Amino acid sequence: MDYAETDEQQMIRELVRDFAESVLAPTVEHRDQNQIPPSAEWQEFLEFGLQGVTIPEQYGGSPVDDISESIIVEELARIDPSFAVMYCVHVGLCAKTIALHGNDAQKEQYLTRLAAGDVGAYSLSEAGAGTDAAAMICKAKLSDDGKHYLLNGEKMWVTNGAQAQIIVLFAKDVDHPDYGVKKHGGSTAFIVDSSFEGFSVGKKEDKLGIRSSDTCTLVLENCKVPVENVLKGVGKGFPIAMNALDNSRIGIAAQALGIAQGAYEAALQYAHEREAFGKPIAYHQMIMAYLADMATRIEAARLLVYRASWVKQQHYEHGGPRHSKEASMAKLYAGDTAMWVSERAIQVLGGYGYTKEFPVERFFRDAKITQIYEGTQEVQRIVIARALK
Ligand code: COS
Repeated sequence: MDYAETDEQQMIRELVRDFAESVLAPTVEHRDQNQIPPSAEWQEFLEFGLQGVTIPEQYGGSPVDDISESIIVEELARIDPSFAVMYCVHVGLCAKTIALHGNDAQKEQYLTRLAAGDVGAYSLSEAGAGTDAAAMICKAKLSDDGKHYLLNGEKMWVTNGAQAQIIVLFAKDVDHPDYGVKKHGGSTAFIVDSSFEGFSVGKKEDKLGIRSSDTCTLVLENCKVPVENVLKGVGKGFPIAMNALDNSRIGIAAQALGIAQGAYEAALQYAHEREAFGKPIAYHQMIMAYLADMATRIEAARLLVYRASWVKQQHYEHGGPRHSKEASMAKLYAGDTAMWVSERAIQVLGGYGYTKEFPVERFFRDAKITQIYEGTQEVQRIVIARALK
């Protein structure tokens, strides 16, 4: 067992850290306060080609190993968790899902665009179908000429919803034999281009955290999706959706890890600079205990995230079983760590931590979503418990 990072992983970490500190850090507070998506920053990021890490080279991608993918998300989130989730959804939920389940024509048409910088999204949730994803009611019906599916309904909580040009979106084919028979019967994955007729962006959410990441409702009114844009086959969508979440939960775990790391570093620095009772507070026993516990939990989260990434890669390469349990364990632990560490970080900074002068209040607000999206912590426990033998 080798815990050392490879030369390539170290290089990627340094590259992304440098980008995050020099490009994201100067604008992160302003974007957070004003809910401005990081579109300009995304354009600068494209020069590194890291938007294509889950896309094969033949479609313009630049693949890296799965631990490197997590390192990228972690380093982005250490400075800007909103940018990290934008990235995570683009490479994980959107590009990776098309790379895994798309046919050659779909990959040629859409992966090349995603590799070139078009933004990707993934749309499963609805007002009445969040945790209970199979309860979705968005409908798809084949047009009379058999050339298109007409999609109707509203999807919710879509990260990159307003920015994305390409969306992997789920709806139920009402004419599928399993529709109304099985709970997820008829569920189908479609590749939707935001320029398609009948597609529009609805309400933008005003959120507690990750405020620079856009989260929208998508409105489908007879949205015309060519039949060629069905991923894998009609009625085959639910396992695709679940598999995509197994992948992206590791990404969110990496985001949570980066949030915890960012909050911890701010607390550590402050504890060494701030003096009380004649010495830096970092040398007061109670603060020492907080810092030690923060550092320990972060390391434990890191091990779970990297291990889940490694298991994911082994399984894909060797056709092995699902990595659902490892992904959910990483997300569960890292999400709780982000929440706990960012709350303790505020405590270390005291009154200053409660203000916008320091980043810890933002990390605290950003951390909360990692216990909710990509499956709540309760869902992670369901997935883990079901996998126990
Ligand atoms: N990979 C591939 N296939 C999977 C899978 C996975 N990880 N998990 C389940 N499936 C398949 C099952 O094998 C089953 O297929 P068959 O009907 O062919 O047997 C089907 O999917 C239904 O599985 P299951 O019965 O387990 O589904 P449930 O309705 O019980 O759902 C949970 C289980 C709660 C785990 C699921 O709904 C879930 O993950 N919910 C959270 C969704 C979420 O994370 N949303 C967040 C944001 S996305 S915008």
